[in-house]
Amino acid sequence: MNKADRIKRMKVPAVDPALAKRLPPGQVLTERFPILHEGEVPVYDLQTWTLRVFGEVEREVTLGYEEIRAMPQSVLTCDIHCVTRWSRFDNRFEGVRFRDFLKAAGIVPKSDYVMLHGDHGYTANLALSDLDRDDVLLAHSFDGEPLTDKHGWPLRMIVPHLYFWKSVKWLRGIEFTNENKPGFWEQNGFHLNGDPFREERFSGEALPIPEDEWEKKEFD
Ligand SMILES: Nc1nc2c(c(=O)[nH]1)N[C@H]1C(S)=C(S)[C@@H](COP(=O)(O)O)O[C@H]1N2
Ligand SMILES: [Mo]
Repeated sequence: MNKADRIKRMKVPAVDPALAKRLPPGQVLTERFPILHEGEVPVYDLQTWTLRVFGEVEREVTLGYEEIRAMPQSVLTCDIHCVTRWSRFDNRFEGVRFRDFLKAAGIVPKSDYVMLHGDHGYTANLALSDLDRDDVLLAHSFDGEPLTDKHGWPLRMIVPHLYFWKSVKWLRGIEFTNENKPGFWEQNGFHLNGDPFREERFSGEALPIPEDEWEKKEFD
């Protein structure tokens, strides 16, 4: 049986019918908050931390942490869906909406695609239209507290309508590109777009990641 067939055959526990519409196909609801990433958790000095906006923009900018905290802030509640099959409802993040960020930083995009860069070389590609929405946030806080180191402090992207691998933790760069080049997981067999309601999980066959991978991870 190939990977896709195995996933289709897995039993998914029943959910409250009132909430079922919010749970994408093949997902399991959890109330815990799993921690998933490749590599080490970066250590920062906020005095030297920067976020760089570059590539196909009218003018590149590099921002300090305080400049981002001084931008208009929003609190958003969203559902998150990880491709390893866990979903978590009603997550309250605080930060700067991507739209407000572009405006406040004076960024004028000249291309339709974006590569997000996290520390230690993690990347995720997105269409600009997937970021230019009211529910996309550059988040610094979760549930009224600063993000924990492992959940991406001091700044992570939150793109709730796509699988959570697109929500880059330890965000350091926003690169505007003419082509939709694949990011880290997209180069490793995951879908270029990643809509959970369409089950856009994989771009091909056999992946080395079991579907219950997240059960073995750390939580907080
Ligand atoms: N920089 C970075 N961001 C990342 C990852 C990563 O490995 N590095 N993993 C992604 C994946 S696959 C998921 S599911 C979410 C997990 O976020 P969490 O640990 O806060 O649950 O972060 C995403 N962002
Ligand atoms: Mo993930």
